[in-house]
Amino acid sequence: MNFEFLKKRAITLLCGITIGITGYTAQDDTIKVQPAIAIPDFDGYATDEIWNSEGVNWQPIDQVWMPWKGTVPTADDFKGRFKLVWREPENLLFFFVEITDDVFVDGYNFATNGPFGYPNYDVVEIFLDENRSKGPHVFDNGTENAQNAFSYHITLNAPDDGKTTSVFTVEDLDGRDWGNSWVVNYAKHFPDFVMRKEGNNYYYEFSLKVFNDTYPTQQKNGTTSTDIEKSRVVLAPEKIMGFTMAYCDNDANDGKRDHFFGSVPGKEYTGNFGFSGTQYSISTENGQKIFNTHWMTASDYGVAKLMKSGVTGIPKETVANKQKVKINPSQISSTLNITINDTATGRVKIELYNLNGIKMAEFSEMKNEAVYTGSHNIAHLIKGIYITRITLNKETSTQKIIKL
Ligand SMILES: [Ca+2]
Ligand SMILES: [Ca+2]
Ligand SMILES: [Ca+2]
Ligand SMILES: [Ca+2]
Repeated sequence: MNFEFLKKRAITLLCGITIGITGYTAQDDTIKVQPAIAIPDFDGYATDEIWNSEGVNWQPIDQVWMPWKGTVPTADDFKGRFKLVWREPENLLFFFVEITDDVFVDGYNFATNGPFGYPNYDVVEIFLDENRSKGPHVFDNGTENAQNAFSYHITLNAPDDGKTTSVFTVEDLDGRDWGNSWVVNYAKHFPDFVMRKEGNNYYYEFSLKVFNDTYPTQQKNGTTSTDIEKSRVVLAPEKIMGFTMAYCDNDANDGKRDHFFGSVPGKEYTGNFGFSGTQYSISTENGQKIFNTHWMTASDYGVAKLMKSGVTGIPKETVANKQKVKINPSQISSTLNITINDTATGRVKIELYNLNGIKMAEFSEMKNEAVYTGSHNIAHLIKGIYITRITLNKETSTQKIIKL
């Protein structure tokens, strides 16, 4: 087929482009992905303690990739940011993505839309290269491996205002070349997922499994004879991944993508970029200059590092809670003494987690009076730092103790 046609088709099909705007922050040079003490409620509200813990910071999606070197639009047209944490017990990444978009274009249907054309809707897109190998990831072609990195395009229909939805599909390309390519739905990689709409704000809260490049090529009908869990990565502290978050913004349902934003600046290449032996450089789409590397190669992805726990990754304790809930002593050899001074009554739940977020002990008692005192034996726990979560009704106090 004609190369120019293919190039245009490639760029139309995929969310792609690149560059940085001076004065805008982008994501951290290396996102320190904190281990979370608990899984969040998947409800589209960032009120969970894991989203409000030390070191869990918002990462902006504020780099304009399309049009290339374009100006930043007004905040009501687009604004985006996200948080990212991980957990060893479930072996998952957890995300909260907050998007403001004046017009949400939905209606993409994986079964009936082709299924090409997904970047022409409003799409949160995750680029993930789990071993940060870098390099091309579009097709299985020579040394190129389509699963070297994943570009997850999340498409869904927005719910009614104030409501949530958990119906979604996740598109990415697979195949050997443009003449033998198809789109697969990777929704199964997202075991928990909810999106909530509130006016022009869209809140995505979800978890993500991480797979490596031995992931089987998906057939045109989306099936594979290989167990995909065999290529599941075991997440561990110190792991470094290639990672970027992006958003395709379309504000009219006219089959054209208006903007593409990323959480890193990307990088401009002049001349021969060298993707599958062909040349990709600055091109034109819908009359505006465009350029992209992320959709073709993982070489310019941002960086995310899974952190060990410690002083960070632990929910911030409010002053009010500290006064209400007291643990003594803070260094304990056998008995954990807890006092709660609060008019509220009800069931008190006391959980102890190790620094990998694994629950090691749990106690439960009724609090019938304003002052509760409880003593619990933890002599059986091995020495080390533990996080205590003390919950009364919907309020939780989280504190650190040392087991001697
Ligand atoms: Ca939540
Ligand atoms: Ca917009
Ligand atoms: Ca890789
Ligand atoms: Ca839009």
